[in-house]
Amino acid sequence: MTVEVERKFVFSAETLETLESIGVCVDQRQFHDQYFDTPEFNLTLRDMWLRKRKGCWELKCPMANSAEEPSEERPADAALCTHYKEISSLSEIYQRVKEVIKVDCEDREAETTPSQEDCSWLSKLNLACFAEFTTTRRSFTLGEEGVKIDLDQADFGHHVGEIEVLIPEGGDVQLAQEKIRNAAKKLGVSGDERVDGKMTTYLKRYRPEHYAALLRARVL
Ligand code: V4E
Repeated sequence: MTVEVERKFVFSAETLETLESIGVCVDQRQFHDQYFDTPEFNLTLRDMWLRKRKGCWELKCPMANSAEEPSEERPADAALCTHYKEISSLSEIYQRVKEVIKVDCEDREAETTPSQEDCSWLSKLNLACFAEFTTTRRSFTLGEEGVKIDLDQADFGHHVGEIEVLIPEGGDVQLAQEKIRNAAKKLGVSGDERVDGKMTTYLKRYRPEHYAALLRARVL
């Protein structure tokens, strides 16, 4: 299991110019994401994000009881970084989602073995797609080990940059944040406001009730 430490940023033509001059473009691709939840938002109200991307299932979960330093000892911009566990094993995803949703599906449990092809587990857990969009992503490196910069353009008109470091579970989150801070400096990324990601913008525009529920629960 990996942990993704990430800071989003607003990018401009200038950021792109800087990236193209000091970084290396390592990838350009397109992918379609579908996000799933129950009608009561059981997953996202717990900040859990279930999605299908390029035929593979992924679940992003917040770190349980992450031992953060008291806020006055943390660099101010650490608050701009998020860190989530990324689970990509379908059987583990199914177990976790089932625990959260607590659907009474005991009768059917024995016969439910989720597979990439058979999506009947979704309806058994009352899960439906609430958001889908296609992203065009350009990825860059800056020479700093393990740091990737993604420039995302979503098909509904939102663009956002992300500085990302992947670490193993139990790895050094603060070191990852330090690397992100250095990369942000090199790129001239400043500002102390959280930047809306693709999903936040999507929910605001197309799922206002869902968005309001997540705001009330302080998930977003
Ligand atoms: C974790 C999360 C969501 C799921 C989508 O995650 P995100 O990293 O924004 O998407 P993407 O396409 O860049 O995934 P990647 O390719 O990097 O795996 S939607 C909302 N969240 C929580 C969240 C938050 N509360 N605040 C911020 C700034 N970002 C994400």
